[in-house]
Formats: sequence, structure tokens, C-alpha cells
Amino acid sequence: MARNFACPYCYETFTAREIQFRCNTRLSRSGRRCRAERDQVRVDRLGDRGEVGPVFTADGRKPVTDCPQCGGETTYRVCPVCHSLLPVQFGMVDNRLIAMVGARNSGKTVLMTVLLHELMNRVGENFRVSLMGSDESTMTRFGSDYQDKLYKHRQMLLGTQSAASQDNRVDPLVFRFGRIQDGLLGARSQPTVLSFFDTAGEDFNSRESVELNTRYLSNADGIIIVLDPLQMRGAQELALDGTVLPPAESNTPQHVLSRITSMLLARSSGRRAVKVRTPVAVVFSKMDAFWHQLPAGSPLRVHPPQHGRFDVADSLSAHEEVRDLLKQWDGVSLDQTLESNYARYRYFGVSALGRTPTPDQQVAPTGIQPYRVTDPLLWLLSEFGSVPKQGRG
Ligand SMILES: Nc1nc2c(ncn2[C@@H]2O[C@H](COP(=O)(O)OP(=O)(O)OP(=O)(O)O)[C@@H](O)[C@H]2O)c(=O)[nH]1
Ligand SMILES: [Mg+2]
Ligand SMILES: [Zn+2]
Ligand SMILES: [Zn+2]
Repeated sequence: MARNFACPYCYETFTAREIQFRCNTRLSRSGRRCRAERDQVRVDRLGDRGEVGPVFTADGRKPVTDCPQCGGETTYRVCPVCHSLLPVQFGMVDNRLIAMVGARNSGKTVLMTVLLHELMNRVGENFRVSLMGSDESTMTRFGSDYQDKLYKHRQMLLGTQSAASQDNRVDPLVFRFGRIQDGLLGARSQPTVLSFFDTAGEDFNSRESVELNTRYLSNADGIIIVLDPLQMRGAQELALDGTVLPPAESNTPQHVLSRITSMLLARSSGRRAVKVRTPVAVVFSKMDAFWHQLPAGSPLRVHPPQHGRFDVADSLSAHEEVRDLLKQWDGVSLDQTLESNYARYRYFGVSALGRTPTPDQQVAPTGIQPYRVTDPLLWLLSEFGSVPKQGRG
């Protein structure tokens, strides 16, 4: 059977042959031209009322084809489900969908913003990787809605809109991730399409949005589960004085994890006693609130080695350290849920900001000093083979 591809925008799956085309509405050689018009599929699926060329069916395995109406050649390949323009070389290069989930206020959006910013700047250099927006909307949205707000205006980001409040839509950010070889974007190293889907924490409250999230989660190649220690009973009382605490939530990290787990397992029902096979990075955010509690030699007090590879030994010792912390935080049941339901998971302790924000939700005067924020993504990428590893495990 043909391999299934998943759309980086709607996460629906299809075969390469089913990929459709869109006319580019330029004057064709025969002097005809298609009119751009509103595409009802885009209105329904993406909320986009803009005028675009007509979509038609042809063999989606080809990179280019002729429009049946005007005869013009087009290279615009679109998702057969949502009619989003697919990234160049889609289907020919690796395509990785990364879902980010967690309770409300757990720090997902701040983490994603700082992580992408770091990859585009500092860490990108060390790992010799490049990251850029794959489409116009990702570039403008990431720039103005996320990066500028946090880095320029120094403001915390507003709560993410729930899918339910937007006709069950979410708008993933889609990037092209490449490895740089010999100073050039190496022809031999294939770029990877990365799609980030950042849920609203409240999407784990209602039934309908849970359904929608199930599709995103079960078609994701990697999942980042963000858990906020400050929402854990045993941890909150240990937090550094002055830490801005999240409002009391009915959804504790335990609740969120068990809901995600049942979503993922529901899809694989039929086969007995299966474990979730998708690699899952279990990320504890806001670690700045707990550094004062950690012993001097703790792996969670040092930065990972900077040798341009994903360091397996360092990652495993951080993993064990988090597992130990879970005992102090009344989180042993989390560990049991993961151990019995997931084939591949790893713990991470990160701080996107490096310090608590001010009480009026501004970045601290010392600025943003991220700690281990790219570890979870680099682990996933190293599992996919897109980033080299140092050591085994
Ligand atoms: N101490 C500390 N607090 C943080 C950090 N990152 C985020 N926060 C706090 O957590 C709050 C929520 O962060 P968001 O990233 O908006 O959380 P979210 O998970 O996207 O929330 P929803 O979109 O509502 O689901 C922020 O307003 C900050 O107060 C961090 O690295 N350290
Ligand atoms: Mg958010
Ligand atoms: Zn045409
Ligand atoms: Zn799609």
C-alpha cells in the first residue's frame, strides 16, 4: 500500500497520488487564464476567504502538471483535504509533525516561541542547522504574534485560542528545517518539514475539541507534553519565593497525561496491550522555580554539552534526575502512567524564560535566558535521524 502522508496544516492523511493541484492563474501558452475565486474548502477548513486558482485532480506524485481548464503548467500542489499549499518537495523530503500539548498555562506557547527563536539563532549555529518559515502565514504569524511580543514588547503571550472557539481549527506553524554542511545548505542533507501544533490547554476540557486533538495527536510523529510543576501539589510549595504561580486548575498534569494517553490508546484499540509508539518528550516547564532546591552536581543545573550533536548521556542523566524529582513532587503516578503506556518517552526539565516573569506578566528585567529549551525537540529530531547523536541509548 502507498505510504500515507499527513498534511502539515490539517494533519489529515492521504497517499502521494491523492495530492491535488491548484492552477497558478497565470496566462497559459494557449492564451487562456483561469480566474482566481473563493475556495469553499479553504473557507470551511481554514477560515480563509481569499481568492485563489481552482483546484483540480491529477497524479499527485508528479511535481508539475497542466491545468485541465487553461492548459497552464502548475507546480502548486495542495492538500486534498484542506487545500493548503503543500511545502515544496512535500512527499520527497521528510515531513514531521510535532504536537505540543499540556494543561492551560503550563507554558507551551512561551516554550515554543523561545525554542524556535533559539533554533533560528544561537542553537542553530552550534548544531549547524537552519530553520525558516515554510509559508507566508507562518513567517508573519511567528514574527508578529509570538516572537515580537515576547522579545520586543517583553510581554507574556495571551492564552492560546481554543480550537472549539475557532470552528474547530488550529493553525500550525510550519517550518523547513535543514542541516548545514560545509557552510552551505547541503545538497545531500534533506530538509525536514516541521509542523508545530500548539493546543490551547482548555482543549482538554471539552469532548468535541478532544476529538479534534485526537487526530492531531495520533497523526503526529512526535509529541511534546508540557507539564507545569507549579500545577503539582507536591511541587508548588517548594517553588522559589516570588515565583508567579498559575491560577488553580482542575486539570493537574496527572489529569492531562491520562487524557492524552487514553486518546492515543483509543486509536490503537483492537490490538491488545499495546503501548503508544510515538516518541513522547515529557517536558517539565518553569524549572527556574526549582533550581535553588537542586544539589550542586545536578544535571539540571548545567547546560548540555555544546558539541553540535545531541548528547545521549547528558539527556539520560537529566531524564533520571527528573524521575527522582517526581518523587518529591507527588508525581510518581505520572511515571507509572508513562512506563506502562509508552514505548518511547523521555523526561526533560526546561525553563523558557530562565526566571519568573514580573507580577504584571512582563519578561524579567534580566531578559530571556532560556535553559535546555531545545533539548526536547533535538531529542525528537535525533530519534528521527535528522540530527546526529553522540553516544548510544
Ligand atoms: N517561571 C516561569 N514561568 C513561565 C515560564 N514560561 C511561562 N511561564 C508562565 O506561564 C504562563 C503561561 O505561559 P503560556 O506559554 O502562555 O502557557 P500555555 O500553556 O500556552 O497556556 P494556554 O495557551 O492557555 O494553554 C506565562 O504567562 C508565565 O507567567 C518560565 O520559563 N518560567
Ligand atoms: Mg498557549
Ligand atoms: Zn488553469
Ligand atoms: Zn490539509
